[in-house]
Amino acid sequence: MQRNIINRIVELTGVEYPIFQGPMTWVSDSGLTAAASNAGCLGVLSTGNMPPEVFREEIHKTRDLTDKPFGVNLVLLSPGFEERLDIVFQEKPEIVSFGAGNPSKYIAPLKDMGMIVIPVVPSVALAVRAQRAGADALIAEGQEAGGHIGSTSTLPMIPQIVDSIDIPVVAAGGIADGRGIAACFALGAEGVQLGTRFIVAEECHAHDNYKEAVIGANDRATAVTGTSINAPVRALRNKLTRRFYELEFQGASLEEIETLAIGKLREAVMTGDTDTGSVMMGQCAGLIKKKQTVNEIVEELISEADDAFKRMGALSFNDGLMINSQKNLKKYA
Ligand code: TUI
Repeated sequence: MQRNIINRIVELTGVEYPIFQGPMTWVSDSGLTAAASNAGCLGVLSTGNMPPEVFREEIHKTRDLTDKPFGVNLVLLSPGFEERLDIVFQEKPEIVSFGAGNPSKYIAPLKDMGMIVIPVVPSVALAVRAQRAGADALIAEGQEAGGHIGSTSTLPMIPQIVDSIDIPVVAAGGIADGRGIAACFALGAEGVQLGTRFIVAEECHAHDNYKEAVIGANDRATAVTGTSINAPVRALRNKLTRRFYELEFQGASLEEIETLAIGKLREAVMTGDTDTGSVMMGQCAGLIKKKQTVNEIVEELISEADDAFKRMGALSFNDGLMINSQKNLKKYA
């Protein structure tokens, strides 16, 4: 297909579509990452709490499963981060993203070895700092996302970050369909990252209960815990989040709250305990209705986004603002 508009995320990463599969601890392994990359997106391998040698193997497996570009994500807050960073220096994946902390001091050394570095930022201040440290692009993640989050929402944050820096921005948090993708491009993003939508992919090894929890979720299904210890996490509202609230309301210590969290994400993803496990998902889960292959998800995203771009192209304040949806067309026919 002839492309006449240059998209800097496509140019930088070599992907067909500027859509990143969001890295999710325990969820996005080599299988999901390679499937996303093979579908034309950027698959991103989560390293979460992986032992370093398992992480190395997962990089090798991903390379065996795809010859397309993929990324790896490092969680700065997670124990064993330094050992996983060593593996990155040894294995030199093409693209490295960071989450849950400020990666500034690692950016130059990684770039010196030829890697592309794309940190996740939750605010303008961190975006400016990451650009100054040499980041190639940023993933700006709003608090609608699942897992560890910041406090600003995607809609106001993306344009503020876009206005504050020159490098390209990938929007994340709250996106599950093509309409969300189109909206983020309208805000100035040049790419999008979706996590929750890929949990229900056939190629995702997460327990079926986890997938059904995403499919069963509505717009108010998630809760944010950990705010009192400055470590907010969004997950399905369940027995575990209620216990977190009780502890936080009682003014429990950091240690008590952290102890409750240990192993809970793994429990949800691997054993399917959606009552007492940490079933991390974004607020957009309410938009996700069925399991699909990664290819089906990506095809649907592209087609919905193109429909939304066309509808937006037909809108104008001067010509009246009737959205060209099927419902409105029938109403005004
Ligand atoms: O990283 C995420 N989401 C995650 S990671 C995760 S698993 C985990 N394991 C161990 C410890 C903690 C979590 C579950 N969900 N998203 C990217 C993200 N990064 N969202 C927000 C941020 C962020 C927050 C603060 C990035 C930078 C930051 O900087 C603070 C500072 O140090 O200045």
